[in-house]
Amino acid sequence: MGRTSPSVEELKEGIARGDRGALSRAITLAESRRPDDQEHAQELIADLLPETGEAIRVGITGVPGAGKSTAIEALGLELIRHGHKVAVLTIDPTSARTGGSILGDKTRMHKLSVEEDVFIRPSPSGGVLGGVARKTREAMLLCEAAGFDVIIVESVGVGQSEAELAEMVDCLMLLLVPGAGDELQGIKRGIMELADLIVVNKADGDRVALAKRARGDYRHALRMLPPSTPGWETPVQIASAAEGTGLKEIWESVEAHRALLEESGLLHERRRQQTERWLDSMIEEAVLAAVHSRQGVDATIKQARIDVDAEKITVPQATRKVIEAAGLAGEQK
Ligand SMILES: Nc1nc2c(ncn2[C@@H]2O[C@H](COP(=O)(O)OP(=O)(O)OP(=O)(O)O)[C@@H](O)[C@H]2O)c(=O)[nH]1
Ligand SMILES: [Mg+2]
Repeated sequence: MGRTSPSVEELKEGIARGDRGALSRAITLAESRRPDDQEHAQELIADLLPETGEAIRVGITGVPGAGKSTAIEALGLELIRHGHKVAVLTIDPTSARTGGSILGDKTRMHKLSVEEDVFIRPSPSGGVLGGVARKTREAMLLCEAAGFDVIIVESVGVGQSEAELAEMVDCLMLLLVPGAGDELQGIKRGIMELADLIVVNKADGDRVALAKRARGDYRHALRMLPPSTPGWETPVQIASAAEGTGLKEIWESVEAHRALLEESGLLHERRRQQTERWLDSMIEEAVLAAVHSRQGVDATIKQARIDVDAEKITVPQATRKVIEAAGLAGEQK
């Protein structure tokens, strides 16, 4: 890949102008694992931070094929018609397996992607299948600095990823399909608890009745769960992303949820907690990277695995060896 590297200052100016090329480059910089790129990305984000925080951050999760991309496209087109600028960050679950992105073909957001006020960015899921991309938070902030006031993050729901997604958005939407035969069994309680909005999609054709029944079932199930947000009753709605029905109501719910967060002060509190967890994960990532970068650590880990497998040493002993190899042993507070 040819590397033309604009300076942090150039990127900053480009983003302030709302230039999508600059935004795209900045996200690539944030996703890079090169230490110098990381340094520049962090500098850029620090400079741009005052320009962020005003957007509505919505996460959409659901099983593969639930219609997430179709719903985002339909919603997105509606939103830009009302003067919003919409950024869509899609997390590519295939990259961990294939090493490449095929999402470009799969997103099916062709109509949305040609729009002026839209930015669509697929991101690799950072090694975890279906997980949330490593740098989604940074990408989100960069989009906000570029003037996007609605940020939608699409992530395939496979257990753990919903919780990660919930930790970086204001509103988590769970998209379900009726008639999968496993109305409630397939959805873990924990995920329903996290959802601020539940949408039964594909309520069209002969599936309308099925969708309505599913809506009833989910409403009933929700009654036994604590609210995702204090004072909020998670709405369960039916929609057809393909036909464009129910979308207006979806967005009304997103806005009502946002209004509650703002009025109650919970928005600030939620984001403060998210920032704390972001800090924790950044520290963990940085410390791990620093440990691995020390001479001999990776070889010691490899040997430790062999020795533990052969039952020559115990796991705590092996850990001790790695800590020693990293030069971190005996450093007491
Ligand atoms: N009948 C009907 N089909 C839909 C609807 N929404 C999506 N589909 C179809 O369902 C299929 C999957 O839609 P996508 O939007 O790609 O689903 P997704 O959840 O983004 O899928 P992944 O990104 O692979 O997880 C496509 O063939 C869509 O045309 C809907 O409301 N009704
Ligand atoms: Mg999709």
